[in-house]
Amino acid sequence: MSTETQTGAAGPKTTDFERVLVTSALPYANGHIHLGHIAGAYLPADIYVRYMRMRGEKVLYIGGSDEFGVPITLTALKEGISPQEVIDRYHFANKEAFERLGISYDMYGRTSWELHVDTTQTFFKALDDDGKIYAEEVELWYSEQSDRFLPDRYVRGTCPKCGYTNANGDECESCGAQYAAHDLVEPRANIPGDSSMPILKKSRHWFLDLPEFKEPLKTWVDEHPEWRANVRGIALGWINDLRARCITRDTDWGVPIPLDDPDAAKKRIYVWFDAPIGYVTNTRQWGIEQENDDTAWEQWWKNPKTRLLHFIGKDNIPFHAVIFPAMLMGQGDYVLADQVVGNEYLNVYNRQTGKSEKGSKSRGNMISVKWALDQFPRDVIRYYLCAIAPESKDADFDWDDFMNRYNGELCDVVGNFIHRSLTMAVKNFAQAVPPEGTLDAEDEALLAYIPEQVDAIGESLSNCRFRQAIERVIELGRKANVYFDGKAPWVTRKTDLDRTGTTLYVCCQVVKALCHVLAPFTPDAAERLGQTLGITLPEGGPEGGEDGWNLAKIHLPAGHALEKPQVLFPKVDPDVIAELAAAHERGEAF
Ligand code: B3M
Ligand code: ZN
Repeated sequence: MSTETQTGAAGPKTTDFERVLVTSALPYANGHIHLGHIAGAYLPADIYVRYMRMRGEKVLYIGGSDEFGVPITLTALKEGISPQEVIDRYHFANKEAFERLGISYDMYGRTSWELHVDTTQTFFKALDDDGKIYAEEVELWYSEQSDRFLPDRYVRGTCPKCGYTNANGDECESCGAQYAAHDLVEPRANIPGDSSMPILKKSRHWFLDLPEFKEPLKTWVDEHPEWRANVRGIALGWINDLRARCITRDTDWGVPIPLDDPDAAKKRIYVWFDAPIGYVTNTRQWGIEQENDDTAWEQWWKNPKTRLLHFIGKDNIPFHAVIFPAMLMGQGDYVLADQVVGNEYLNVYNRQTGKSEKGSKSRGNMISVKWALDQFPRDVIRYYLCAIAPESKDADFDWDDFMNRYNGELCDVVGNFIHRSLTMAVKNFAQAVPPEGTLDAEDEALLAYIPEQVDAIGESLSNCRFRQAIERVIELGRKANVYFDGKAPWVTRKTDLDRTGTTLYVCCQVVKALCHVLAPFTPDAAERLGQTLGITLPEGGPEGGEDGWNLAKIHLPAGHALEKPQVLFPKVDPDVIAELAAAHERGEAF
């Protein structure tokens, strides 16, 4: 992986885990992914896995499409096509959008795979055999006009708690309340061609006995005081008030219930039961494809030395911090998450009203990943979304801020420093790193700061503080610019070439460090810069390797050949931004 100058830096691993398994929420294959999704569950995970790969850890990054559930069958009904056509359309579109953005999954799978039926049914049966699943008759809304039960969004009504008039059968999307079907006020069917008043009818369903897991769940959450406050808060709130959850639905679009029971034949497993199991299925599929081995996945899911992290948006927290862990506990031998990284929302700043608003289809204010990538290189999008990542509170996507942050930070600070340093070195020192010469106190201070800051950035990344990490990258560039300005090599060049050489020698070391630390955030720029510097950045993967992060601290020797620098971060033009902002306001960005 490395050039001569890159070897020999691997320090001891600072961690006690052997493998890092990272998942990002499986988006429904029912719509195009947008920048809000990216800022929450996908970019932070990708930055994390790229960092861990550089560290030489054995890393596996799993994602995929969530392809069951009522939203998909409703779309199919509305468009007069089959659910399969719906999921094919969005699965492939989203997979491509992720690839273009550089979200570097090891496997992007599908819950409609046959393999997933097997994994899901195995989970179900283990829980059932252990007495953690029971059947019960419940009263549910039923449309006589359509002669069918109305699960989830097939019925709408008024929330008994907050009065929201578009609440669904058992849950209010506005206030989050959960209730029994008969508590829904003024119910109406929500099927194309049928908005009749439903009746309550008995139906037998299966329940996951969550209260049985209360103590182990509590113990597990208590073991993780380091989790973000939002995740701990929501998890503990649920754990203190655990109720059994219905895990089947009256639908034919889902995983069949593996029970020999006439009632089971007409129903399917609930999408939120099978979806997180998709992480396991997709790991299995990875093992089958990559290693030709349908037991390879067990090393990732059943080895206690795995560090498991889930990256999700905040609405998915209960499923990843309570329900799925309970399901895993019920299997006996699975690892549980070490980190549940629950992110807040990315909202949209409205320039007309001066207010922040939620991204929504009906408002037409969302920005699709595809559209964004048609306008900008992916590094630009990745930089801004990381810089404003909604980690502890909601954040706003704002066009002026977008331009100012990217132009003012990445271009003016980091890009500019790299460019002027390399240009001068190439011009004045025969396209090579100049001799070190005699270091003064300022040179030594900056050289000493490099490894400190590389460690600080690494620490932020290890702790999933991505905003802090990218701020620290910029800070490295800022300090280097102050040094460059103070040393004024463009002046000393005429009087003292030795002094100029030393200055640029020091600058080259900062540039090299920047090349490494930029890699998780802006991989394309890092790769191009690597070419200019004649170094290969470690890629890492499921097999692990040498610790390449610490290579950032190894100096490029005097005489090491350099190429002419290219512009790494071209500035975005204010006129272009104004046009795009206007197009966005017209609802054309999706
Ligand atoms: N599909 C909800 C969502 O896309 C759901 C996540 C599943 S993660 C296993 O936000
Ligand atoms: Zn409500």
